[in-house]
Amino acid sequence: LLSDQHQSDHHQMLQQGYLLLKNGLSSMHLNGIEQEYQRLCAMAQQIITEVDHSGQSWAQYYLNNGAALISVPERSQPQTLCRFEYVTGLSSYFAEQIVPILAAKIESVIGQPVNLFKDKCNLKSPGGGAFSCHQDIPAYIDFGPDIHITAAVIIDPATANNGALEVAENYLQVDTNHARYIPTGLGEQPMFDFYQGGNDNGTEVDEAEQLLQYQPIYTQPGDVLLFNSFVPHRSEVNRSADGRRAFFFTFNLASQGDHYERYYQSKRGDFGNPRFHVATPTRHSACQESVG
Ligand SMILES: O=C(O)CCC(=O)C(=O)O
Repeated sequence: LLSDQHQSDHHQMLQQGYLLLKNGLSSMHLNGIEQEYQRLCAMAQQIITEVDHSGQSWAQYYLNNGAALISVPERSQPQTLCRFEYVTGLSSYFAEQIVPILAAKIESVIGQPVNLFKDKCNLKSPGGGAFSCHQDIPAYIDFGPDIHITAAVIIDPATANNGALEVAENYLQVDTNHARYIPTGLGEQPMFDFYQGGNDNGTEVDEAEQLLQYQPIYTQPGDVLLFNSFVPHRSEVNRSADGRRAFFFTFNLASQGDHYERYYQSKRGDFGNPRFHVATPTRHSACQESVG
């Protein structure tokens, strides 16, 4: 029999698409994550320097160089790291200690096993990192699985001042003809209309965004926020003096396959493709200020 807490977690995840697990990870794990962050972040900064010196575009760099880590600069500040990806592929600590814990938490909430699909760390440096309102699903749907669950692992407190994530908690209730409804492994889900190409690539059309009610999620280090890939979300620019880091581990239902390595192979081979830059403050080849 499921406990009351367990049932209410399950219910919230299905009705609102997200669930905050306060203190989901221990301080021991946070210390381990901080060490891995320092190591991977130094690698990511090194890639920025190499691309800068090589005179290649980012897309050419990933195609030619074979770097495993994906380092993505901010659109407005090309020397500032926006995020880095392929975290678990390069860290036995994440692979052996953290990802299994997160997978087990998700499995216990949704009642199905999951596989890691992709992962990243968003740095959200002062003055940067605003994400316009988007769903993640358009960026992932072509890879096979029809729904994903992301575990956001909070490293720095997220506040009203530093651009805490905001989730649209009524997205399953809105009545709009600016969405199409898709059957998924976790029930039918709305995919809202979004802009394609340019700096607004992936951003939901205004008519959809206006119907959604956004709930800011203020969090502390060690909190874990689960949300599925249909939950519209956004975040403001970081107006504080410090970074606001969070890791995002995205899983798919294990019944829908294992795609992690293939996802990153395509990303390295096609980095300028707008689908890898959905509603992000990063640059892609369909932006007017084209890559390289
Ligand atoms: O880190 C944030 O503030 C937003 C992250 C996000 O929406 C994304 O990476 O898709």
